Amino acid sequence: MAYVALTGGIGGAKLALGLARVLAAEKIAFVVNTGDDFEHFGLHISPDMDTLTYTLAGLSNPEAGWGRHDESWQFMAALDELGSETWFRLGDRDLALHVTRTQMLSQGATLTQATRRITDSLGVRQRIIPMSDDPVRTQVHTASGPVAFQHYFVRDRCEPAVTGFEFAGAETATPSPDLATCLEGCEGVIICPSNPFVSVDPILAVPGLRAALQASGAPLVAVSPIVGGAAIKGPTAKMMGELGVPASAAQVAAHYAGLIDGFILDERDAALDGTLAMPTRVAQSLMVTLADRERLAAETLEFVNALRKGAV
Ligand code: FO1
Repeated sequence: MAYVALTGGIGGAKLALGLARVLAAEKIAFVVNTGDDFEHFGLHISPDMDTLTYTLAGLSNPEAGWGRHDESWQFMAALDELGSETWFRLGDRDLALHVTRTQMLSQGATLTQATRRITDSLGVRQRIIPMSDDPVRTQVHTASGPVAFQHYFVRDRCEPAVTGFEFAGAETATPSPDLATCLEGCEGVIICPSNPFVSVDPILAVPGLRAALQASGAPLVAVSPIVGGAAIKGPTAKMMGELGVPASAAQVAAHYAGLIDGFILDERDAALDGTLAMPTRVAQSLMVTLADRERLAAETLEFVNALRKGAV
């Protein structure tokens, strides 16, 4: 595989779509955070895998960023009627994906295998692999104790102040067996503009995964999820404030120090160009249109290739 991208939820999926559109399908593979996964109503929900799958399949809901477009909500209405929990919204069509995945897992398939079957069925031509087939569950530490990730993120709307994170199960997890194949002949690794703490760190917490990326010999480039002190999407800046670190692109670069070979800054942070402990490239990183996604993907690849050729 020529390029491998690490990605989490909605922000990461925007650049992932750009990469998928500027590269041939066999040239890019995505390694996805599964720390957000949870069991709900007996179903295995894998939100970041779902978001990327729907995005690459052209089925995503553009307003929400998660779930499917052309969705209906009869299941949720029926749950409400029964007095069941409705804080996590599962659309009727989306439900079919979770049921399919859960059935495959209960019949002995791995998450990697179940994902392959789902992405093939939905016409996704790029490889999407979970970071691990083993359960890793992000716990958000707050003043009132640990909270499971989806409960923090969706039910509590990211309101509790965070004090730290834990990736339960990561110590004994192993990378998806497909990671090694994806890294064969790898020319560049891209860390999408996902939340460093709860989207990328769980991936890097899987023992052996970080070492495998580094052993590939390919340059690693991260795209800043922080632009001008605010997050492109989600609670990254809020979390940084609560953790007592500046909500800045420089801080994100420092977070990845020792792993990445280059960092992409937004134009609004151009003043940081040349001031970090690694090569930087300035790009227009807000992705509103499809053209924005494609342009940022092309610029990221150009930077990765320049780093590989020693031209930076
Ligand atoms: N996000 C929400 O904000 N509210 C929801 O009700 C919700 C439901 C949901 C169902 C399936 C799925 O795959 C994702 C869903 N998400 C929902 C998105 C998701 O929980 C988060 O965006 C990620 O975990 C953060 O990356």
